[in-house]
Amino acid sequence: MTHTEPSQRGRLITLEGGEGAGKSTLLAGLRAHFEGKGLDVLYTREPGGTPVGEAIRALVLDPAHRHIAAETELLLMFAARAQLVREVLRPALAAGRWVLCDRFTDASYAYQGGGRGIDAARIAELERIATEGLKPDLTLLLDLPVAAGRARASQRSDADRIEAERDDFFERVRAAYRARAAAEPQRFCVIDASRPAEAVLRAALAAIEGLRA
Ligand code: Z5A
Repeated sequence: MTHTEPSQRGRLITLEGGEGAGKSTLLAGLRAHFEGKGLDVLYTREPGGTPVGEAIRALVLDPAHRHIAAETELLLMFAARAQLVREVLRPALAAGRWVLCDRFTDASYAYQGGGRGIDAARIAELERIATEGLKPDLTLLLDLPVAAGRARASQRSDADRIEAERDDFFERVRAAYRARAAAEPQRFCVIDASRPAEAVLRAALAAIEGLRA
């Protein structure tokens, strides 16, 4: 992973999972590991990762906006994504860098598709516009029963607007993620997130190692 040579293609690795699955914990572990090895990796997140994207994040997750329509929510997620792809992801990958992104397009299929019930074909139309075909090289899906994730998340501060949804919403999100992983097993690595954080980190590192081969 000496990705400073521009001749080398960068890699896009995304982290996905339901509420409280442990993405932030895993990201911190991966970051410590890569920094310890002196590896140059770009860390970013969705929605967010650019000034425009972070402004959209604040808007779309604000619990004060209780009545955002599902389609509005979807468009905001893709607006932030379009900006991230052009301002951050494409330039970094073109420069041969590896990028670790906390959520990406799969989250829209899981939350707005599975959770809100928006048709996958409509989401695919927006994906074409926003990403222009950019797909992750590897997606680490942290899979955890909804009740366990919610119990973990409840130890934190106040819920954002989407976290305030009911259990059945998160069951649909989980099912949609698992269906996407089953449909693209070569891209997804599904990690049992009920295991201790160190075991989750080891599984993620093994999958990332496979990308270098
Ligand atoms: N969203 C969307 O709807 N559509 C989209 O297209 C996109 C996003 C891109 C913000 O995402 C929201 O945006 C999200 C989906 C929506 N809404 N929801 N729900 P986010 O990624 O920023 O927020 P999040 O999903 O709520 O993730 P999080 O809050 O950062 O949780 P996490 O990263 O998965 O968990 P954590 O903070 O690492 O861990 C939670 C607790 O569990 C904490 O106390 C840890 O110490 C503990 N933990 C972590 N791992 C373990 C293990 N392995 N064992 C035991 N305990 C653990």
